[in-house]
Amino acid sequence: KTWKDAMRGVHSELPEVTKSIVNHVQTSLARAPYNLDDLGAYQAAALSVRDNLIVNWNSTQLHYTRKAPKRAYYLSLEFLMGRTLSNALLNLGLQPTYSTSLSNLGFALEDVLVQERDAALGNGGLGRLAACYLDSSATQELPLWGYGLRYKYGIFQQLINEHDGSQLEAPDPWLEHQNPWELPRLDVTYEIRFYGSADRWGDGSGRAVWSGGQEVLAVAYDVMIPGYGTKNTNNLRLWESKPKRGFDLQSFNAGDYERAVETSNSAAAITSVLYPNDHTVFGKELRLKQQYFWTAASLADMMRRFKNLEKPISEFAEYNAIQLNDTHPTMAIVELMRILVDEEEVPWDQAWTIVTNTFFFTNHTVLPEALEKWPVPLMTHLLPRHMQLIFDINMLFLQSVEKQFPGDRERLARMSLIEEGFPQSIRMANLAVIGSKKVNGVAELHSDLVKRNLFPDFVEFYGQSKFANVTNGITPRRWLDQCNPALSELITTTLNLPREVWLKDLFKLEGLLKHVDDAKFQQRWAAVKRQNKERLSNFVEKTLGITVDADAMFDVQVKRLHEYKRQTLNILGVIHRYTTLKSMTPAERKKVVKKAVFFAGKAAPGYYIAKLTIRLIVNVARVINEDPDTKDYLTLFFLPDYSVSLAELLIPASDISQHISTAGTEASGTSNMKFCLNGGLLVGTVDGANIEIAEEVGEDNVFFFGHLTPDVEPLRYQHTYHPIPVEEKSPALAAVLNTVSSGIFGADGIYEPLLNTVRQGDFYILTDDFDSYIKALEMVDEAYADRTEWIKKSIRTSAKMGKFSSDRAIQDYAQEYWNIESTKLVEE
Ligand code: 26W
Repeated sequence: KTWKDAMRGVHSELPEVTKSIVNHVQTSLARAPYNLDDLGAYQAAALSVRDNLIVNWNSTQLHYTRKAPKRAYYLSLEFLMGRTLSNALLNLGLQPTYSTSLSNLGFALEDVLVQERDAALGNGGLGRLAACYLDSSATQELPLWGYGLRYKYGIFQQLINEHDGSQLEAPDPWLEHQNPWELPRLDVTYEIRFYGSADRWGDGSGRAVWSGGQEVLAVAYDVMIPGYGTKNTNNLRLWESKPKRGFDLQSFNAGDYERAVETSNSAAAITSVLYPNDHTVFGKELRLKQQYFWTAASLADMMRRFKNLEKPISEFAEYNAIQLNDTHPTMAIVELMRILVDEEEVPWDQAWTIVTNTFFFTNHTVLPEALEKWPVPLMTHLLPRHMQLIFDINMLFLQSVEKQFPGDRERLARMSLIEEGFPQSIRMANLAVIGSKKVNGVAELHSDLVKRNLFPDFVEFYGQSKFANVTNGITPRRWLDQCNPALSELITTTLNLPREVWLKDLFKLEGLLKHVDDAKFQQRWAAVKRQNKERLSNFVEKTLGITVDADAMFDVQVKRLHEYKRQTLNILGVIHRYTTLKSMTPAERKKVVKKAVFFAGKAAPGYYIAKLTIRLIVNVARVINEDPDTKDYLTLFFLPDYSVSLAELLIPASDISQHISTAGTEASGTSNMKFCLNGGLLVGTVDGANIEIAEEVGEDNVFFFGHLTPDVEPLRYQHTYHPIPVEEKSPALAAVLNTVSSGIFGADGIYEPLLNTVRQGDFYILTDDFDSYIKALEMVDEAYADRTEWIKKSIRTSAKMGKFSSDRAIQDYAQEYWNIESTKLVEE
């Protein structure tokens, strides 16, 4: 068919959409429709869908302005959005129409969708959570905006060195082809100051004037966030940095051309790249610049919007709630104080009341190396006025602590915003706590640890009620309907409910329980899983050139590489399985459950041990997959460049997934919820949201192992003061470590530094957990052998995931924290 034939369609909507696509091909892309490739078709379809979004987006923003409800703002340095086209089509209800239109034009929707590059402006859990929350707040018609940075380069691309199997990093130029999902708002700009000097008025008001230094321009780019099954379309505003003037004319005229462009380069550098570390902070000046640039631009923007309401400034907190996604945006607390005190001339105490009624703070990790601390000299140099404000806030705060706990010098030292040392540093978490109305963790256990281990003094000072829990959630739109259309279809027919209903009320999945024993339904459920496993197998074959047996049990661990997440435990377990298979007779092997193990995940570029773990996995895979004795029973894959899109392919295909962090270290985890929602069973430790998942699905449907949180500290202490050799604690593990040392996965002792983390300090207690881990995997094998029972477990798991919808989580924030209400867009 030619595009001209397609234009003569009969369906009333179709010619419209087809026309719009063809129109974009001819005008926006300036291409001819008859020799278009998939990429061109994607671009034209995206532009056409975007036209729909813009209309809804505009109406929504106008509606919010007219209604002037209280608004919430989600400040996050990371938004891990993934692809947009398929999500926009789903949320607009236009999937069938575009699918038909594209096919009339000679394109298959699924080939077109994969042309889109992921928007990967995040590292992992924290950034993807922000993306799920945007989806849920738009879907629930809540007046919420996201604020972030428009990085020119997102998370780096991961390549695997063919030669030695190690991770290589390449830039992620995601904006190379223009991005149809953003609207540049070149008219929405703010001037952001750095450096300079701050002069106090000295009149006892606490006010000061900040001047001089460097000014950088913040330019807004708006990303449209459609809700599902509603016209409400929210906004994610991302800031780009730009020099205030093109270049420094004075230097230019003096003939110093290099100097002339220097300042303009330094301005553009601020939003050039996402920092690729999570869970480790480095205290780099550019990172603090990013944080201030973003929070200052966002607050200026909120302030402008608030001023348009013509309400007294004292009512700021009645119209604005600001959620701090970890401590990264904590400077917003200080910046709002600066605006109120220095610019709005609000008396100090009144300003502090406004601030502490506006902000809410979520902590996402208890690992000490992730807690942000900025050196006082750096802050003084870069943001002199803010340093003064922090000292003043601290003095007044410590006075109030002294009043409640007179003479407790050590308590004051612990609670101070300033940590003594050379140099002194600012404890951003303490600042976030005292500047916020409420503080929360992201799963029950984690929120307990936040109170007990991170902020016990603050709990004593403020009382329990300031500290609470909101268990994380995931959007069932992307993480079920979009990534697993076959399962979504089966659920819809089985529940006998429109998918619009259960996708907005995930507790409805419980209706599957009464079909658990229905053999037909079980068969269909199993067939969907099988189909998803084949889809993954095809992908692996295409990308790695290795065939995967879709009959094997698919065992998946995908997440950022980190010692606390214990990918090392998993790979050592795989080696154990391999050597066990090797020691068997061919007849014995035939009785073993076939297994395909998948890993994926990026390591921070400077994280040596994590990178070495990747190298070990890749090289173990090379040996195992070639071994004629075992390769029919065990295969191993490291899939490069883990991303949201790769997750969408992997998650629906898993039989089991591993969430095996040392107890007490993983705040929540969110992929655990995604796997279970898609009917994959969980192998995990008693940690984070695993605990609540088990509470929902029942302990007999998960495979728990390992020591509990209270055991971990004493074990570490024992490792330090009464080290017991690995051979004594776990002969099986000792044997595996020796196998690696023997050099069959690479000689010259390259893995010794990794093995030594286990043999020596063993901070993440692999030796203490190894045997029970292997036991758990044996239980998995046993359970998997009974196919019917396994399918029932899978159905029961999926059916009980209602709690983990991000719709539930966002409702909790809206009601218990922000006090905002749904504001539905009404047609005029
Ligand atoms: C470099 C500074 C830094 C430090 C911490 C960057 C990013 C972080 C994040 C807080 C790390 C993170 O992503 N934490 C994860 O947050 C998820 C969402 O709440 C949880 O599900 C994960 O358990 C937690 O590790």
